[in-house]
Amino acid sequence: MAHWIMGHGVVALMIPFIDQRLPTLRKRPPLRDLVEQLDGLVLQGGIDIHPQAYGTEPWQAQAEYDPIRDDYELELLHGFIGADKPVLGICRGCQLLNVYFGGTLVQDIPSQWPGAIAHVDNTHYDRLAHEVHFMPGSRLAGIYGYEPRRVTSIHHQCVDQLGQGLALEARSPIDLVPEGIRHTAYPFVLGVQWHPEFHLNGNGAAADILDSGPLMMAFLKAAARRAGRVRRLADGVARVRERASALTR
Ligand SMILES: [Mn+2]
Repeated sequence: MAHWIMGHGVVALMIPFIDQRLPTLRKRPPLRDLVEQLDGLVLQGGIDIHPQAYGTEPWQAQAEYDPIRDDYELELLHGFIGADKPVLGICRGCQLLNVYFGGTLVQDIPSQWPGAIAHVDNTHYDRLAHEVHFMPGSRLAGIYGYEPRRVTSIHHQCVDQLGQGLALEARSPIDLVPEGIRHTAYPFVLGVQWHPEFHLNGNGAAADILDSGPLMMAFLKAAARRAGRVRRLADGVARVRERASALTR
């Protein structure tokens, strides 16, 4: 993931996990400082989100979760979204975006989505791919057009009911499994169910796989725009202060 991001001329800083419930935590780490220092947030894939985060019970007793990671990432999301900074959610990150805005998840596609194609294959892992369609008027269609494309698929969960303010961006054409979402009220809050970081040339993925460069560039442009706006604002404030102090002198 870091190589994919840094391959576009920027530095990716990896944010350490902080367990807010640690008994040795005498003061809460200042997450606000992190949000202030960083231009955007990429949420990567990983373990299933605990269903208590969207108000339901685990689909099976032996399912594994990491509620500490859930809490921390939700708090990070809160910070970046509150600061109007761009967020790109990958796989679990896409699902977390939906949960953050009050949506729900399908906990296990193979057992809960009749007629679903294979969205995960432990043997093929990052070489499993399927077709994806971008929705009319979607951000992804703006980036990639409306031709059906192929994307990697390494997930057994997906978005179910959309959260508040979210729109469907992409779906798998045969079973209509959601493959992308975005928030309609923020400049760039977007999630994709596939793994663009695996869409690299010579990675074993088929040659017809979706080029993930334009998606990263769209995210980085949004980050630069947000950062630039702040810088211009700061310059403006400095100029006003200069003028004010010149007048009082
Ligand atoms: Mn899929």
